[in-house]
This record gives sequence, C-alpha cells and structure tokens, in this order.
Amino acid sequence: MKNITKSLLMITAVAALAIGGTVAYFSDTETSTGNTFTAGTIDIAIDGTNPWTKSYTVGDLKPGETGYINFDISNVGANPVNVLKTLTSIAGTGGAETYVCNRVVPNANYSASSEPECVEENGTAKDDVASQIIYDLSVEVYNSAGAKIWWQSIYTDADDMKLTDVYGPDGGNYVALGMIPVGGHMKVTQSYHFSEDAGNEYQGDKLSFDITIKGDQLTQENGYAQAVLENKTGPSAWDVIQDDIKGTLSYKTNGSGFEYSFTGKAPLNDHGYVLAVGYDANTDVDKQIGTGTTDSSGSITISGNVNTGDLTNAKAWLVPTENWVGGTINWNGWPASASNFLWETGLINYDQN
Ligand SMILES: [Ca+2]
Ligand SMILES: [Ca+2]
Ligand SMILES: [Ca+2]
Ligand SMILES: [Ca+2]
Repeated sequence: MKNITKSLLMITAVAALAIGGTVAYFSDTETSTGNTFTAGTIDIAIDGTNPWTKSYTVGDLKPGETGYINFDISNVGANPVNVLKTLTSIAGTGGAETYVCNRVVPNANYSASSEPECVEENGTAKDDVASQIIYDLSVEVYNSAGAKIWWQSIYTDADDMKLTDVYGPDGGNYVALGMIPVGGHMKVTQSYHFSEDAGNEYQGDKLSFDITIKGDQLTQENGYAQAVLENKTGPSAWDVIQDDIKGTLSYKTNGSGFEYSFTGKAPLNDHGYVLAVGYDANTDVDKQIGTGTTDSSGSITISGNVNTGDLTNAKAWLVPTENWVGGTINWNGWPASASNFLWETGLINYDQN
C-alpha cells in the first residue's frame, strides 16, 4: 500500500515538469507544397494496333521453302522497354486429312493428308512439324526521330535452330529482342524455313502457335536493370553465338554514379578486359567503367560505381585490353579480333542525378 502511493506521487511530479517545460528558441520552417509522385507507363503497340489482334497464316510450304512473319513494335509508353518474345500453345496436327490410310497401309485406321504421308507414317501419325522448322530472327531499332540506331541477328540459318530449340518443346521460353527507346520502334524479321530434311510424314501437316510480345520496364525486382553481353560473329552479320560465352551487366538506371556489376564468361581465358559503355548507339563505347582478368575458364566479374554522366541508348562492351588503348577503342587485329569481345544485345539507359 505504501509503495503504490509513492509511485503515484512520482508520476504526478514528472507530468508537472513536462507541462511546465515551454522555452522559446529562434526557429524557421520551410514547406514545399504541391509535390507529386506519378507512376510511369509501359505500353507497346504492334503494327500500329494496340491491343494486337492480328493472326498470321503461312501456308503450303514444301521442304526447303521459307515463310515470313514480320511485324513492327512501337514503344508508345513513357519509358524505355526491354522487349521479349515467346511462342506458346505450339501444336502440330495432321492438317486436312482426307486420304484413308488403310488403302495403302493395312490396319492403319486413320486418314492422312496424302497417300505418301500414309506410307511414310506406316500406321502411326507423326505430325510434330515444329521440329522441322528452322527459325531465323533479327531486329532493327529506330529512335523517336525515325533513325535506325541499332540492330542484331539473334538466329540465322547458320545457327540451325529449330523452332522447338528456341522456344522449348511446348513453347514458353522467352527470347530477348533488345530495348526500344520512348517513341521508337523495332522491326522484327522472322523466317520459318521448312527443313529440307522433312520427309513425307509431314505432308499437309499444320502448326499452330500463339505469339506473345512482352515489354518490360528496364529496372526489375532488385532495383537493377540487366543487359546481356554476347559474343557475336562479327561483321557483317553480327549474329549472336549461341553458346555459354556471355555475360550479364546489372546496373541501377539512376543514381549519383553508374552502379553496376558484371559477371560472365568471356571468349579469352587468362586475359585482361575493359568494361566500357558508350553514350550513343551510333558511335563506339567511349567510357571505361572497370577492368578485370578472366580466369583459366574465361570467367570474369567486375563491379563498380563510376561517374559516367547520363547514358542514353548506350552500348556496353567487354573489350580485350589490347583493343583499349589510351582510354579509347583501338581496332587492333580487326575484324578477326571481333570474336574476342562481348557485345551488347540491347541498349541501356542511365540518368545521373
Ligand atoms: Ca499495349
Ligand atoms: Ca498430314
Ligand atoms: Ca504427318
Ligand atoms: Ca554466346
């Protein structure tokens, strides 16, 4: 009882002090009003349609022939976009089937497109026509003024990639096409070659698929944008070489310095490299942002935070040290030396505050 009374007295005393503690100081207050946060927009249109509803038909191809599905992707949003493409719902069917196979193959109780198809299939339908289509893909990027600023070949005939190699047996694998600046557009050229090796079992067969184009903001989950650097065949095809030699540049799209890390596998082992970026897609990279040396298997990691100034529609290259002399590109050994570099597969943007 005694203790409780004491506590109450103390609380009363403290409260009295707080109430009585008003003291004058000089002060000044500034207020900024009318501040806003506005979310940006990401939006693409294809062949001038938004949403994209067009369907494409490539018909009556014979082995060795090529069909084309080309379109143009516009960036109609307020931010640069990284564009990716996939095919889904890839399905092969027998096509129009009016020839009754048991006329030529006893007990083949189904119809096919032709008598030779029945004979070749010999009682078991084989309609996986996606496995017989060799796929080429290249892109050209134009800025908002309509100038062609960048292009690349992702798959050519020489790569001999089947549709199913590129997008997976059932589709769904995404292929990165590159970056489209605000107000710019990308021409996508695709050819579908019916393999010369396709036999009679594919007569009249039909392939159907859905095409999905995705436009992503540059900055992803962890606050970093990513750009893949690849070895390429060099002039003039500049075809991406589909092997394990490549690297990923992760970078912050804005900041007080260009904050990045690069990791990958370069063409030359136990070799010095310079990581460099360039302001303008029409000129060579002109800013060294880091250096490193590959190990005996070509692996290399470089990171840093450097003052580059703004980078608009810029490239990033991994350059062998002998091709970087006096702080600039030196074309020693060109064009053979092209195979020693890693090259951009999309442009990058960075705002320095
Ligand atoms: Ca859209
Ligand atoms: Ca057929
Ligand atoms: Ca067939
Ligand atoms: Ca590669």
